Amino acid sequence: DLPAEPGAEATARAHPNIALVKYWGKADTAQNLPATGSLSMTLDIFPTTTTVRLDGALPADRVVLNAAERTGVVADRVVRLLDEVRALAGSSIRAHVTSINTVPSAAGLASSASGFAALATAAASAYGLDLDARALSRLARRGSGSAARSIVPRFAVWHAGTDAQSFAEEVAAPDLAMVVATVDAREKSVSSRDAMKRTVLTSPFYPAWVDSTAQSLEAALAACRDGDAERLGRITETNALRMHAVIQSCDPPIRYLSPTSVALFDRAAELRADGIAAYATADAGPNVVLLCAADAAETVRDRVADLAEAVVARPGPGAMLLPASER
Ligand code: 2P0
Repeated sequence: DLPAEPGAEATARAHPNIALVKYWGKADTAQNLPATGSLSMTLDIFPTTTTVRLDGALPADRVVLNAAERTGVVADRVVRLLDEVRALAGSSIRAHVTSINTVPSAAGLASSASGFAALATAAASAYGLDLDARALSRLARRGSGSAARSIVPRFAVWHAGTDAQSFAEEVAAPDLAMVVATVDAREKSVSSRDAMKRTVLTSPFYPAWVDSTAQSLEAALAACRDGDAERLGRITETNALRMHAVIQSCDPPIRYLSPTSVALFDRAAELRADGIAAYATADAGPNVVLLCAADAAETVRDRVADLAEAVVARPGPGAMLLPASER
């Protein structure tokens, strides 16, 4: 590794990912280790681009997201990740972090995955660390769990286990696409982080969620190996509904799905009845993502357009450093 030079700068880009088998619950909050592994597709739309510039004159890190200076919880999470990078680099130099997130606020997709994947990639480079993809994935994980998967192109499996074991890596999968259906772009009422904590502490079903998700991940990876898109789709939809079931079983309960979300799950079933293999999933909010064969994506988009604004996403690139000419 090179010594961190004051004035060093790097820019990285990363995309959001949508899990087919979900991460919901931590085994360790300090190291951000998941209770189970998960499987996702990195999207080719809505990138986050982040620049980290070292500045020996700065008394503290500065965080600017979408042109607004951030303090408080958001900045604290960024500073914590920079502290990890500085510890690895043996540096105490502070940094300017500038990030542009292109997820239209109307899409309502979480940006923490693309955000922390881009931040980890840019910060490691700016501080002169030469990390491989596994080490970058582990670093991104510490910022936000799902960010471990946005380091990886196309389809990613993120392993549970110890700090050393818990990184994401690419896995071969059938030729799939997703349709992102935006039901409601408003800020969610309970953050993923808080809702996960409440699930672990209060849901009587949490142990069953952990056991069944570990089994679903094994079954999903077997479906990937077999190239069986429909089996993978069934596992995806079942796992999503199980996650929402365990979330609804908290005390006090949390419900992320709205009536329109449920209508979109019903629409997926109608599409299947018409011979189009579409399967629905949803994260910690009312938006629904439909998984389908790559060549059915436009049809699926058009068949849900009366319920929600819908866009096609295809398997996208992993996190990347951008040369100065492309910033
Ligand atoms: C997932 N989600 O697998 C699941 C499904 C949301 C629903 O990962 O606390 O923002 O930062 O590690 O990664 C969202 O949780 O949580 C998430 P932290 P994160 O995509």
